This record gives sequence, C-alpha cells and structure tokens, in this order.
Amino acid sequence: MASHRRALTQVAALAALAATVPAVGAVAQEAAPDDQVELSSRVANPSFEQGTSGWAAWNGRIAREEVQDAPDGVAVARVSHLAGRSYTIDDVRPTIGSTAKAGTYYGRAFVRAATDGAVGKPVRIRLRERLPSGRVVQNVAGPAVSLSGAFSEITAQIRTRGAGNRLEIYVVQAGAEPGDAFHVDRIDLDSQALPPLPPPPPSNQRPEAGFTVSPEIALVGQPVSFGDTSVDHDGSIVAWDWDLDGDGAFGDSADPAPTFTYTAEADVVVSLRVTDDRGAEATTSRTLRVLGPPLPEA
Ligand SMILES: [Ca+2]
Ligand SMILES: [Ca+2]
Ligand SMILES: [Ca+2]
Repeated sequence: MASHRRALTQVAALAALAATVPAVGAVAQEAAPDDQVELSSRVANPSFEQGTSGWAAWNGRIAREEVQDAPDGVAVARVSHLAGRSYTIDDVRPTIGSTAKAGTYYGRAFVRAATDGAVGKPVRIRLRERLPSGRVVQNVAGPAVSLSGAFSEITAQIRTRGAGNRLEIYVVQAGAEPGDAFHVDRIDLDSQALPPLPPPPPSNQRPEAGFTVSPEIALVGQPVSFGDTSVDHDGSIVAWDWDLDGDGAFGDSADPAPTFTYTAEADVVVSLRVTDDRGAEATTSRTLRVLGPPLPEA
C-alpha cells in the first residue's frame, strides 16, 4: 500500500477535488502540531478501558466497546471502515516523542474481525518515523495477519535512523470493503521487546455439591440430620438451598446442616443446591427411604 503520509495527501487532494465526498476529508487526521508534542516512551492509552482518547481513525471511525474476551481488561476499540481500500487507528500524537539514535522499537497489538466481512482481511502494524519538521523518514510495516473471530497478536519492529525523531504507531486493515470493522486492544510501542501479556484470570470452577444423611434410613417421626460435604476447588461455598421434603421446591432450609422430620412413609428425593463465591451453582440429589414405625411386638 502507499505510505500513510502519501495516502493522507491523496485523500486530502481527493477531498479538495470532490467536495461531494465529505466523509473522506472529515475523517482524515494529521498529527498534532509539532510544538505540542508531549514526550512519552509508551502508548498513553493502550487498552481503551476508559475510552479512545489519544487515538484517531483515518478512513474510519473508532468506538470503545466491551467484549467478552478482550486481551487486556474488558474493553477494546472497534475500528469501522468508512471509506477507501484501507483504514486505520492512529496515535494522534507521536507515541515516542524523541527517538534514540538508531534504536530499535517494538510495536504490538491484538486484533480480530468485528464483522463477518472482515474475516480473512489483512491487518498489520505500521511504525512511522518523522523528523521534527514532520517529514516522514521511514514507514515500516509488520507482518500482516488475517483477521479471524479470535484475537491475534500483530507486531512490528523499526530501527530508527535518527535521534530526536518522532515515532508513531498505527494499525491498518487493507482490502477494506463497506461494512468491515475490526477490534483492537493493547496497542504498545516501546524501546524494549514487549513482554507477554499476563494470562487472563482463570474462569470460575463450578462447585461440587454433596451431602450426608443420618440416619441413612429414616423413620417417621424421628429427625434426620443432613450434613453438607460440598466443595469449591477455587473458592468457597457461600449459600445452601435445600429441598428436604422432596416436593421439588427448594427453600426448605438455607442451613448447611439442617434437620428434618418426616411424617409419612415414602421414598423422598432430597436435593441440595449450593452457590460458590463467584455465583456458580451445583445441585445434587439422593433418595431417602422413610420407613413407618416398627410394628409392636406381638
Ligand atoms: Ca482493553
Ligand atoms: Ca468456584
Ligand atoms: Ca421442598
């Protein structure tokens, strides 16, 4: 693809020639004026947890979105195509305000398709080095990955040519068509190789429900004791709910060790439902034989 700088120029020229295409011109964004660049060594808002500040779309629009499997936190940026054959999410100000001479910088992000139409489309990171005057020195692309329904890591490396230059990062999808969109999260740019992201917290394991009955064969009119033996391997049991009379309705007791007295001979299905400290439930049942009183000796 053409360099980003050249593409911007083309878009600007196109917009000037064809004022009937306001969307293109409206979304094209240049970097902030040189004298307002804040020096920083890392991406200011890499993870979109609070919003999309510091980022601008070119040929597209961006929005914060919460998704189930964000690589970092709960939110990502959704980048939606508006125009052209490629569209991007760009740092508004150069992430690296002043480069070290001939230093290597590492970019990384995580991307996935946000629409069916974007599946299989190529996305890559580009790193753009500019002189303090704004002139582009080089624009280096990382390897492209094909968007899929799961987040993939994309990376890029650049060896800067001069000290005191600006270094920018952007993520670009090529082969764009109307309706395309991708999710992106955790965009980093640093002078050291980026460590792996910490693994997401393990999902909650369901508890295992169990209980004891004493005596194991009940007698009408004699109290029966129940004892909870439930376990939660990654937490604790915080709630107990019993169906002691076997009518199929819970709510007979919330005690981990209730007692109950039966009034008639029957096979009673006793059930216990437990809840762990993260809200997962488990239920178990067992059949209790309740016998009538022994016949008096003749
Ligand atoms: Ca995030
Ligand atoms: Ca658990
Ligand atoms: Ca009941």
